[in-house]
Amino acid sequence: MLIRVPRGWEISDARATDEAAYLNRRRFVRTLGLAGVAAGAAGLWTPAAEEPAKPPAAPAAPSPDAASPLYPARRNPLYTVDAPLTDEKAAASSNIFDEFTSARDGVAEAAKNFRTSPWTIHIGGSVAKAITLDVEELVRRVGLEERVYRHRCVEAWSMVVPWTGFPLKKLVDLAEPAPGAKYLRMLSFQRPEEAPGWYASKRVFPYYEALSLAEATHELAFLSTGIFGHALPPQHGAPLRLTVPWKYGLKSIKSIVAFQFTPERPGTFWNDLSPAKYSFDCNVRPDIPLPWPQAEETVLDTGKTRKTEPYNGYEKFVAHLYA
Ligand SMILES: Nc1nc2c(c(=O)[nH]1)N[C@H]1C(S)=C(S)[C@@H](COP(=O)(O)O)O[C@H]1N2
Ligand SMILES: [Mo]
Repeated sequence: MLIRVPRGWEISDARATDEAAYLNRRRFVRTLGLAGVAAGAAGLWTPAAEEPAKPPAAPAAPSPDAASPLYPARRNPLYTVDAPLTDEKAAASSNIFDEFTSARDGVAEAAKNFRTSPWTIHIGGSVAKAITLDVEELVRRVGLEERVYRHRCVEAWSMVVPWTGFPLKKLVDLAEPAPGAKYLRMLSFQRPEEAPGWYASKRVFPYYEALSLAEATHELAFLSTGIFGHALPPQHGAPLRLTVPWKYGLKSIKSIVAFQFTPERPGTFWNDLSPAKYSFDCNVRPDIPLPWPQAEETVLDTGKTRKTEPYNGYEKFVAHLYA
């Protein structure tokens, strides 16, 4: 079901009154068959700026040439960003995935033969019953939707992209964590023979990350299987990567193989390497240099600079987690 109560991230600024945006919104809503929702939310949300060029997809329909009937998944109109989408090629050709190479423009090539199917995932630790399943089975169980999120890297670049995936909370619910579970630890793949940067790096892989359970069950915390209406290419973290838009990109661990619930706070890759720079939280904080400035960011494709927003623009929805 679609949500009736408009969330803040689709409540737009002054642009909401713009006539073009209004007409555009109506077309968008009609496409989705959401006239009733439109009546309730009229004037409250603005579609992402790219809507005229790319109307959101209808519920996934099998297409003869599509590699998978899962894509494109229906866009959830509640999760949008009042900024243009980043060019897909730009997003797919400047990546951070140090297991493959530390060259930002070399990841796509270095990772192109990475085997991402079949892909087994383990869910365990403090849970009623540990589960081992293939990512395809997981997707069948939870379903897919599309959301447009901001992404902000600590290296001060940013992008706005449509991810396909599902709320991380669905995985947590599937796992039935024990009452004592307070954190969720995530582990990246461990196949050095397929990752040319593995031993070239001064870091010790595999990459690992963690969230508090309160963060992991927040509605914005997302697991992505796709981007721009198709399955993730390897450089973006296929077949399953975390997407937590209010945190620096380094929290969004790629190519996850294991989820482990723990009572104690686990270590995280960058916090363990350099605790003075990278906190466990790593929330986007323009006021705190790391030690280089974080007040501004460069948009990946246009090269334009914009001010970085607290919690990457999601402050109203997540700040209470850190009160
Ligand atoms: N396993 C793994 N996950 C990772 C990284 C990495 O090097 N290894 N880099 C992180 C960083 S710093 C960022 S900004 C994002 C980049 O995601 P993108 O290449 O899809 O834009 O992935 C994050 N996830
Ligand atoms: Mo990053």
